[in-house]
Amino acid sequence: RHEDAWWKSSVVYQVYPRSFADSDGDGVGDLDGITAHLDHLAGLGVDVIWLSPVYRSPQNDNGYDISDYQDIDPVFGDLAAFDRLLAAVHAHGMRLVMDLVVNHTSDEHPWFQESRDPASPRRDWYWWRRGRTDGCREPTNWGSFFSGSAWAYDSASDAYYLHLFAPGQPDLNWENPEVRQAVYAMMRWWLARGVDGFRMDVINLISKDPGLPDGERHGDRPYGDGSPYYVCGPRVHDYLQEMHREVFARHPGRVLTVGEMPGVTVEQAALFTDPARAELDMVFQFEHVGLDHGRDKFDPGPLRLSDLKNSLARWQSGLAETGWNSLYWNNHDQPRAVSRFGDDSPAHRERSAKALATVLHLHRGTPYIYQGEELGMTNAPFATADDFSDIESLNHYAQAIAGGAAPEDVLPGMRAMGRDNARTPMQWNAGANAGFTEGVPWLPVNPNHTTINAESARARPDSVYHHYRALIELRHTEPAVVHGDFTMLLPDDERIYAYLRRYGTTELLVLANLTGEPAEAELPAGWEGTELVLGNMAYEDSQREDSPYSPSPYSRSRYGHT
Ligand code: ISL
Repeated sequence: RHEDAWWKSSVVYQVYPRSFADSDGDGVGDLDGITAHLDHLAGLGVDVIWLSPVYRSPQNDNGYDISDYQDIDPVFGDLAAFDRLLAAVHAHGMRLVMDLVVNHTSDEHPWFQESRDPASPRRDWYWWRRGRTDGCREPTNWGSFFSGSAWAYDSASDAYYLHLFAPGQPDLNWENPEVRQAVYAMMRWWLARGVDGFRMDVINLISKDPGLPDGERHGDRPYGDGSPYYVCGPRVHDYLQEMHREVFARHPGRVLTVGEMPGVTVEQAALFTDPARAELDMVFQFEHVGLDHGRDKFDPGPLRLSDLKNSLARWQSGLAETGWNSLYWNNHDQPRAVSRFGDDSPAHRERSAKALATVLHLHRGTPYIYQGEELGMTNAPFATADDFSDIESLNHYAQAIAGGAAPEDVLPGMRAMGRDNARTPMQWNAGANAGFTEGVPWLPVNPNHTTINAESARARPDSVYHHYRALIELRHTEPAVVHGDFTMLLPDDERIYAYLRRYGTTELLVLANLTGEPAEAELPAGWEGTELVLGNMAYEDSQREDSPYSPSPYSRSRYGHT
């Protein structure tokens, strides 16, 4: 029975292996490092671990460029280390979900290397096109997600290949049934090895309009917008239904599938996650993490709380009858949640992180925690362009500087939005390199690890860590958190995030002041005197305000119970 799907009452924790824990002193996190730290995750109570890519890879995009889908990159360990990790995860009663990156491979993958020869039977496994002669030489005017054209020239055959991401990430041609069967076989191989599901990288980009039309040009932008021809393209539902038949139908009820989908609408998400259509369990949508984008992600503006509530409420209602939401504030591609949506100043950081956690976890859907979020880890202090490592940020910087911009105008956007913020090493303790490595970390640890770290958080009952633990426990014990319906309250209030969940005779009120000032709000009658199930400050402190509906700054993620 689908109502009982195990992943509805689960909480998923994302591990970014490169930055989690280094067991061998080379400065890069690895599989044995994760295995050695499973107590931290079991103690938190999470049900599932999602592992960002650990496959063999030249690491141009930190593993999202795979050169062998059925081997482990030596920087992370080997297949034996993987099997040890998987066994240990299962022994702790948790499950392990792999990252599946099949919109593209690395240009070092043997499939692509063979495909470079026009006579090869693999030529058609990628998108090869001749250059144009009418001015623009690239086959289409599409830009890549990582700056520059989406086409790279290969002199070996005087032709271009499509790469929606970096040139080292050529797009697979899913129109070719052999490509699809090769992917499904690889997925079956991992499931046979014992993994419990897949997080599918940009899976809504796998179907391209084979006509490859030029995109519309907006303003003075250098490239056309090709997204109408590859975001949720013409055959994406066919492909996912085929994948389900070929892979997941063999393991009924066992596997979790979540599709990462930039640009997906709630209407499309309802189709992707409708159990009757047998495609995916849930998707990662991007609407709420795009609300503060300006001209692009590196041009951030202020976020209005009413816009955030409006967006998330639409996703709650849009997937209420069919489908299921995934819930996240951040991941390895996004800035740290407390720095972006909250207040990471010493005065408010912990309360703010707890308030955000409460608001997210008590929505209807499956919550995802990104490593370090449970400690309230913050964005990092990047001074110059040299401090950044990520290909997206570095390409953006190079392009902006080449276009005549001054570094001081480009750097603020990178500091606020750059993906490296999420990728500084996990902060285990206050010691050297935060206990992440005995060597030199591949990306410097955040200096605030002396106060923000797992060891101190686990020792303090009122820490962000223990608040996450309590939220997870609540999900496991209170069915209303999993199954209750959702009603947004105070949609226009710019300070308070409030909603109701109802399930049978249980009613839950979630109330959070998301500002640094006291705030008052009118709420439905009948909530005074109800049980405070979980708050983010001591109960006595929460009573100091005049009214129960006047929560202190970042305070009362009040949560009542009738
Ligand atoms: O990071 C982003 C936010 O600006 C996106 O452009 C991001 O690249 C997009 O969400 C897709 O992300 C996924 O695929 C990329 C990889 O770099 C990301 O780490 C991955 O999560 C290409 O594989």
